[in-house]
Amino acid sequence: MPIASAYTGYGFSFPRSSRRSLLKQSDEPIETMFDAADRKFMKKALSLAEKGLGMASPNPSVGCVIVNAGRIVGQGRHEYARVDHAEVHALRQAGELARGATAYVTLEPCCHHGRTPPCVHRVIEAGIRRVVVGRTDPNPAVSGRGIEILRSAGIQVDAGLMKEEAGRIIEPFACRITSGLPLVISKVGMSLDGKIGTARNADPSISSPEGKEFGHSLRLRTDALLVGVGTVLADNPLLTYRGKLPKARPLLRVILDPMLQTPPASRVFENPSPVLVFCRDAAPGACRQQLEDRGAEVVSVPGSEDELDLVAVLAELGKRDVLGLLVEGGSRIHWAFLSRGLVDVFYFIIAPLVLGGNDAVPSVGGRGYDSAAEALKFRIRKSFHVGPDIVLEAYPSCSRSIISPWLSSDTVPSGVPDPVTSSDPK
Ligand code: AOF
Ligand code: ZN
Repeated sequence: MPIASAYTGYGFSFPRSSRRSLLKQSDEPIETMFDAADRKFMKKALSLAEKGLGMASPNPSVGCVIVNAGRIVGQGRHEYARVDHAEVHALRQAGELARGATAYVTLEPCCHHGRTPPCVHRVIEAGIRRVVVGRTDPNPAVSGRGIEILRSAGIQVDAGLMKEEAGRIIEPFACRITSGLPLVISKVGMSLDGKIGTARNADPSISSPEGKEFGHSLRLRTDALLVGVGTVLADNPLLTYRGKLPKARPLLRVILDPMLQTPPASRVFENPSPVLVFCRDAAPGACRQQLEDRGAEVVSVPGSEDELDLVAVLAELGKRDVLGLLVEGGSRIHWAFLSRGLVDVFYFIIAPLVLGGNDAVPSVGGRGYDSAAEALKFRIRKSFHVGPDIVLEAYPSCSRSIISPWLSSDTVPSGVPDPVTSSDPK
């Protein structure tokens, strides 16, 4: 039986080909439409959105710049706590200078009533003449209609400028709003030979300080961080966000712990960020009580003594408005997510050292595949240095990301499970 069909209780799965056409956006850019000035101002709008990456969830981070006669007259970004959308902040700053100006927005202006009224009406009323959009809004309540409304009001709209960069900023939001499940970002800090621990030391501190800082930039982009109980027992980690940019929403620490072996004295309980422990129904009630007494929330899902139903876990996190989930391991957990086709992007942070050892801990454990032909295939979207380490940003063929390199491909390898998508987007 294909793995995906085992989970139909949580929604439905649909073939990869139809998923790809669903995710394809209608804002294919015509590059000649944009000049150097357009690129410069969209870059500015993108950097506003990037700096606010930790401030917008559960909404997308959006940046907006208003330009009149070649000069920036207003700029803004969306922060969830401040309610107003990016365009509203920028238009307020521009005042009368918005008349006849061009607005650069990383995301299509909204046309629906949510916590705020539609931005398109504000843009029209302000007298904006041209709107340059990075990416259409994947929210089904908007999804191209914002652009249509602006065009029918006589505004010139040019969409798709720096679409990749604009897509990366809203990658978790897009996944959650279209599927009900968070974007799953896996991360491993490993040696050149793919090890994360030695036979005698479970946490040999492999990544450089810059590699660790990059790890925190992933914690900034995500709402929850997940580890298996093995990692808690072996490393006793804090699992907090300690990066440079501000983060408004506290990182939800998620522990997969079928039999509730998490020690109540663990360091995860020593700080105010929330802890959510997933276990199976049959887990001992006394342990549950002890963890709840330490402030954890304990939720049971179907599963065995070794393994919990990961789709049930993702569905529960999606219900809690978790847009991005960072899976930090250990090796069994990485295999569990990968082998079920549930990883959307994998960051390998590779330190220039070799640990060796027959009994060293591999980055990905489990049963493994029997041949290269069967193995899960990846495309490397980017590779870059962070200090002495190298980061590979790798997208598996099962990725649901709106910027997955597989979306532009018609040849998806066979034998890889399709991820399951919830039928209820809220
Ligand atoms: C924009 N500009 O800056 C953002 C947008 O409940 P609300 O009113 O805050 O609406 C949230 C939705 O608006 C969100 O799901 C997404 O579709 C869009 N976000 N739109 O025009 C912005 N953050
Ligand atoms: Zn809006």
